[in-house]
Parts: sequence; structure tokens; C-alpha cells
Amino acid sequence: MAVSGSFIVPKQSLCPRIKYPGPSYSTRKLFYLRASHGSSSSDGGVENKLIRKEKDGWKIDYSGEKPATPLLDSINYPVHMKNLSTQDLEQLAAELRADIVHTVSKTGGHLSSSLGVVELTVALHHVFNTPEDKIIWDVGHQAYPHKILTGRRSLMHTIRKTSGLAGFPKREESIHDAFGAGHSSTSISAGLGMAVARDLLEKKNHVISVIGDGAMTAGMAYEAMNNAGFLDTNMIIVLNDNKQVSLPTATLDGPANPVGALSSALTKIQASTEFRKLREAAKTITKQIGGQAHEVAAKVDEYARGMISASGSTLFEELGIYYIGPVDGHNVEDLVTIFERVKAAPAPGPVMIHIVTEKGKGYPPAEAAPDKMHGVVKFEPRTGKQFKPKAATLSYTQYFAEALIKEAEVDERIVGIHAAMGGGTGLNYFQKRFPERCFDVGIAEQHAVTFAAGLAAEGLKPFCAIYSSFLQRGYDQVAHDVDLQKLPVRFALDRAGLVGADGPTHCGAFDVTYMACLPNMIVMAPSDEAELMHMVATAVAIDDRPSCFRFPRGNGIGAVLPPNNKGTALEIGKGRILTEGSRVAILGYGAIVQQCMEAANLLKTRDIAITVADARFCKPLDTDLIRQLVNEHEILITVEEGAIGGFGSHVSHFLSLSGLLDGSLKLRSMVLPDRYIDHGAPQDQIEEAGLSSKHISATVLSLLGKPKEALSFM
Ligand SMILES: Cc1ncc(C[n+]2csc(CCOP(=O)(O)OP(=O)(O)O)c2C)c(N)n1
Repeated sequence: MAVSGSFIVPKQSLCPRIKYPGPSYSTRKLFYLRASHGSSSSDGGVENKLIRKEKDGWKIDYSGEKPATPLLDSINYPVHMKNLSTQDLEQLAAELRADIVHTVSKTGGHLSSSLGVVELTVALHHVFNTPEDKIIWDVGHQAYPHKILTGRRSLMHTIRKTSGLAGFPKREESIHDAFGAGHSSTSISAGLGMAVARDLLEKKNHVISVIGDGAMTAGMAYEAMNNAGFLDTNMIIVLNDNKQVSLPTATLDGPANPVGALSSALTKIQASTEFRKLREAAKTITKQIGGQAHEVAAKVDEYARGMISASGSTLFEELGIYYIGPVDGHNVEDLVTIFERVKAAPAPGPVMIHIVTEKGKGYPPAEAAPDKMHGVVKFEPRTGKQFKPKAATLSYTQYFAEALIKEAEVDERIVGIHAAMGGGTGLNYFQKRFPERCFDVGIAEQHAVTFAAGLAAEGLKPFCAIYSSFLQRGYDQVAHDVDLQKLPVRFALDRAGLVGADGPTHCGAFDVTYMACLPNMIVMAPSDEAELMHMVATAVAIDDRPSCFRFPRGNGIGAVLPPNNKGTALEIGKGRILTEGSRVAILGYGAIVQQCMEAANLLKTRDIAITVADARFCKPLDTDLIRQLVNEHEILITVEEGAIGGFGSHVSHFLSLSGLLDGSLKLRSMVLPDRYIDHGAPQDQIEEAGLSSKHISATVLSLLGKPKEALSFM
């Protein structure tokens, strides 16, 4: 790894791709500012009582007032941090932490992971030079401090909002965002690719992948480390270990013990007295950073290699990765020292720096909260109390969990599986009721699917609850391990369709397309929460093949629930007509049926009565219903909140094969546009997608030959 630690002169290329407002370089009079340590700032003695250094470290009063951040105010890009002393960097970290809490209290977003990496981010940007050096944030939910230090502070109030900053790193947003993320465990593969590209292109930059202990549970991370060890490519992996492998909402009782053997191995490394004894021995090992042991800084020796497993080296060493750790991830001085040493080493190969941090660090309400305030809505900074809107109905997720519990009460073969998402999938409720029958497998969707296949092969009834977008990762397992063998695994696909603030990485656009092309899969979508409960019951009853049902993010519509919240199995492949009219039939699939009904009501105000049907099934299609609609109407419009190639394609395929397209029928398919839709408010997204009730009404009117009236809806 070549040394390139020289100071980078600000130049045009350091600006992000999007031009953001902010102080210009010429006004940067605080550039060489010394830390104020809580008394005053250099530009006029602003008293900073909210952030001060005391004997036992930095103290921040979260009063809700905008904290004075004199040092942070002087940093617009990492280049402005290069000359700061350790004390300055510590102060910068304290100001950054106060700033994040203040901003996120007004916007909502991912809080505690960002708070946990404040010191890490400061140290990385002090030592390395982005954008030439590449920092790759795994998942990316911890990148708020990185965004603030790379020219986006003035736009942080827009984060996750329509047209605002994205909640995750995004290459389009800044040249300091080396790699886009949202899904976990990609950073080492991407980093290795960049490091190999650097070598082939004869460049000299550094590559640093930052990955959490949760993200490290995925197979992809091991595949990448195995390859990195084999290639012996120079790169740094920072393992951010906060002992939160699953999201802290995995159980209703707060953070559970981390799942998986890796976390216990990491704990062993941290606790081992052998580790300390072997510290000295480590100096004699042959492969050392920088060649000679005596050249290695004392600080690095202190964190010398963890040598505790039977063969005398850690799991990472076995994979060919030089291990340093565990390091206190909140100690800026140690982090800087280690990064500088590793950076200066000419050819260390892949190096892992294992740091230990605390999620929510430095913000007492987050540290104390059962969910660590992982993802928050707006909150009161003094107490951390979130302003959660009161809703008349529960989320679809909760209705799913409730229905599954009811089924499991009478069928003990039902088991639940999720991939580190107990809270997100609602299986934390199931886990509370049936702790022995719920499996959190870590962030390992591929394993979750094949594990469920194994359970099904032995006669159990597994419900694999995975977000639509995360199941993309387990697709070969769905096809090869489940569908091909006709094993009755039930897939509950949450977050189907547009998802609002999380944006395109989490958007469930593709599941209908990728599930309904599988020969044995039964593919369903409920139009409301009561239907969801019936589909849970239907999935229990389908025991000779795989099945899936998709449901959206957000709350139910207030549908009348089945008695005791226990659904009744539906007839497979049968839809239903909701309202009858003439000339135009709309066939909706999934929760978008509600927009179709709204469109029918809008059109009624113009004396146009249309038929709306709820397809319920994409596979098998209700061909009788489709024939009836086609025979009785001039126009058929299918509507779904999914990508091209889904329900509408199945309908048109059937129509063309059966000759029903050979006459005068006008057929239209309304689907998500063939592009990614940015994060934003759900209503903005549905408008952008062209799937709102107004768009549906306008489509009807234009097909009826009333283009002017259609325009009046837009
Ligand atoms: C493929 C995939 N599955 C699930 C998730 C949901 N998810 C987001 S963060 C997270 C936990 C990540 O843990 P870790 O990497 O340790 O970071 P921490 O949250 O502890 O900072 C999970 C499960 C995801 N982003 N990607």
C-alpha cells in the first residue's frame, strides 16, 4: 500500500458532483483553528456550554438548542481537517455528535449507527484523502457524519425527504461516496474490486471498507475476505463491532444476544487474557506491517494480532487477512495512529482493524433505549422521546404477525424465519409468543431461504419473512432450493412496492416479476389487511408447493378483520369483483387496489361507472375472471405497484395466447416506471410513479376518448 499521506490542496475535483451551498474556501479563516475546549470559539468567543470537555471526557447537553459548533463550522470538506491536533479531532467529534442529534431530531432517520462511528469517521477523514482514497460504508445507514464532513452539512435537514439528500451513500450525490449502499455486506467485495482496479491501473490510492459485525454475518462478506486473502491485495477492512448483529428491534424485549458464532468469536477475542499474553509473541511473526517488527509503532503492537483459536490465529488470519484489534473505536488518537501506520505500510495485503464501538454512543437516550434509537422519527432531543403519529390502524406488518400467531396457535408445525429483521418483519411478536419456533439467522437471506427449505423438507411449515428487496439476495435459493424441489416454504414479502424515505435500495419493485416466473410458486397479494390475514391462512394450507404473498409498508386501511384475527384459506387462483360498471374494467393486484377503488369513486362524480376487480393471485391467474372482464368491457386496465414483467405481463400473456387480444379490446398495464424512484414522501413517490388514483382516472378517461377531462386530473 503506497504512502500518499501528503496534504491535498483544495481543488475543483474535491467538490461533490452536486454543488452544495456552503462557505467558500476563501472565507475559511478558521482553517487552522485550535480547539476551543468548550470555552470559546476563535471567531468571537461564542460560549459553548453545550459541548465541553470534562475530566472524564466530552460532555454534551442535548437541550434542543442549536449547539455552537465552531470547529465543525470550519470544516466543509475533509481537506480542512488535515492539520487538526488530536484534541481538535476529539472536539470535532463531540461537535459532530451534537450536530447529528440536533439535525436528526428534526428530520428523523438513522441515528444510533451514525453516533457510533463519529470518532471513526473523523479519524478516517483526517488520515485518508477522499475522493482519491475510497471509503466504502457497508449498509450506509451510518454515513451521516461522513456526509456532514464531505460538503453536505447544509443539506442535512433535507435527508430522506423528497429531492433531498439520500439516507445512504450514493455515488450520484457526491464524489466522496465511493460506492452506493442500502443492502448490507457488500463493502468488502466492492472495496476489493476497487483495490484490484487501482493496482491494474497503477494508481496509488487507499481503499477502506467499513463493515459492522451485523453485516459481517452475511456469506458475501466471507466470500470477499476469502478472495482478498487469496489475492493478497492491499486494502483495509474496518470491522465495526458494536455487538448488535441484528437490528435491536429483533425482539420485543430489546437487543437480544447477538446471533451467530462470529459474534462469540469476536467477544472471545476481546475478553481473552491469552490475547494479551500473546501480544508480545505477535511481534515475532513473519508477516508484519511494514516488514520489520521494530518499525511497527508501539500503538499498533499494543493491538497486535488476536491469536486465540486452536491453530494460533483468528478466523480472519485463516482467511489470509492481517488482523489488528480490538481497538477502542471511540479513541480518536488510537484510531489515527493505527490508520497512519497501516497507511504507511508499503504492502500489508488485506488488513482488518477490529474496532469496538457503542451504538448510540454519547447520546444517553439512544444508549438506554431498547431499540438503541436505530431508526427514528422526529424526537425531542432532551429526552429522546419520538413524535410518533397516532394511527387508527396498525401496520400491515403487525397484521401479518398477528395472523401468523393465530395460525401457529393451532398448527405447531408453523415456524418463523427472518434475517436480522425481527422488528421490521413483525416476527418479534411471533418470537415473543413462540420463542422456540422463531429463527433469526443474521443478515443471511440466502441461508434463511435454504434453511427454510430444509425445515419444509422435514415436514414443518416455514414462514420466511423477508423484505421484497432483500429477498433479491436469496433468489437462487428460492429457485433452486425451494421452487425446483416444490418445497412448501411460505414467503412473506414485506415492503412490497414503494417504501418512502428509504428509497430505491429498499423499494420492493421486482418480487412479482421474479416470483411469478417460477413454475411451482403460488403468488398472491392482498388488497387490504383482512385479505392479508386470509392469505396467511391460505399459505398455511398450501402444503404441496411454495407460495408467497406481498404487502406494503404502512398502515392498513381499516378493513373489517376476520373473527379473532384468524383468516380463512382462499380458493387458489380466484379473484373477486369489488364494484361493477360498464365499458371499463380495472384489474388491480395488491394494495394498489385501494387506489383503483378511489379512482372509481372519483369517476363516479363524473357519472362514469367502472368495474374494479381484485385479482388476489398473479399465479395461478384467475383466467375465468379475466375472460369475464374482457367479454363484458371494451377496456381492461391492470394496475400494480411493481416493475414491468409482473402481473400485467402475465395477464397480457394469457390474453394473447387465448386469442382475446385479436378483437377490439383496449388493454393497458399500469406498472412502476422502468427506472428507480428516489427516496421521498410516499405520496410524492406514487405521483412520480404515475400510479395514484388520479393517474388511474386519467388513464380511464383518455381511453374513453376524453383527453381534456383526463388532463384535468393531472
Ligand atoms: C441484505 C440486507 N438485509 C437486511 C438489512 C437490514 N439492516 C439494516 S442495518 C442492519 C443491521 C446491521 O448491523 P451492523 O452491520 O452491525 O451495523 P449497526 O446497525 O450495528 O451499526 C440490518 C439487518 C439490510 N440493510 N440489508
